[in-house]
Amino acid sequence: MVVLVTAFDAFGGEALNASWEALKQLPEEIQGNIIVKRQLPTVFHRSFSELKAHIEEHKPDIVLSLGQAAGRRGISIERVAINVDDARIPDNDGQQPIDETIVDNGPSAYFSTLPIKAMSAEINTLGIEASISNTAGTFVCNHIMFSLLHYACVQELDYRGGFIHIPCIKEQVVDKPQLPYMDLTDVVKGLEAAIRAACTATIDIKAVGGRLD
Ligand code: PCA
Repeated sequence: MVVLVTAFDAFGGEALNASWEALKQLPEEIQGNIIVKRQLPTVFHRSFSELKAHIEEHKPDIVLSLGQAAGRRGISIERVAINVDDARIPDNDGQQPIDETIVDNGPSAYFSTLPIKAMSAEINTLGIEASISNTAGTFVCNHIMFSLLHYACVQELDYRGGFIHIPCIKEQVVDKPQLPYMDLTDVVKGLEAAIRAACTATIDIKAVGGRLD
């Protein structure tokens, strides 16, 4: 299989983005599946025009986008993306949409088409913290997840797709001790496990993963 994995560039005045640092360290191949790695700009709409070009070029079986969620603990496997851009800060092109639809007259939301529970469980077997998240936020990460799932749907492409948020890594929190962080090596091992599960399981497992938040 061909797995197209993307991560974002640094945004919000930060020097780096943990998702890109992790993606750079992923192997080129996982259990015989080819990993194509690409960076996307943290910019509404332009991020997806770039991703669309990568999809056209590589014709992936799986499209997995990664992003950083400062303040979260553990790896978050996203369940759902909603049809709204509502930015708390400007993106890297200075745009700050408020309550705008991503796709006019599009559906309200899309669910990940990856086996999210199997991915989370596979990460947990390594003793690495991961869980299901029921919101990818309303910034560029939600935008890319919604866009990649909508594109597969309207173009009738048969790739499966989803999104993973990762927390900050150690060097990002030296002057912000209140923020949780993970070791980059654990993030990379966790992502490898998630991709393994995504390539293996087409039907998700039934496992408890519900939460109040
Ligand atoms: N995180 C942001 C956008 C880019 C990134 O890595 C988000 O969660 O929307």
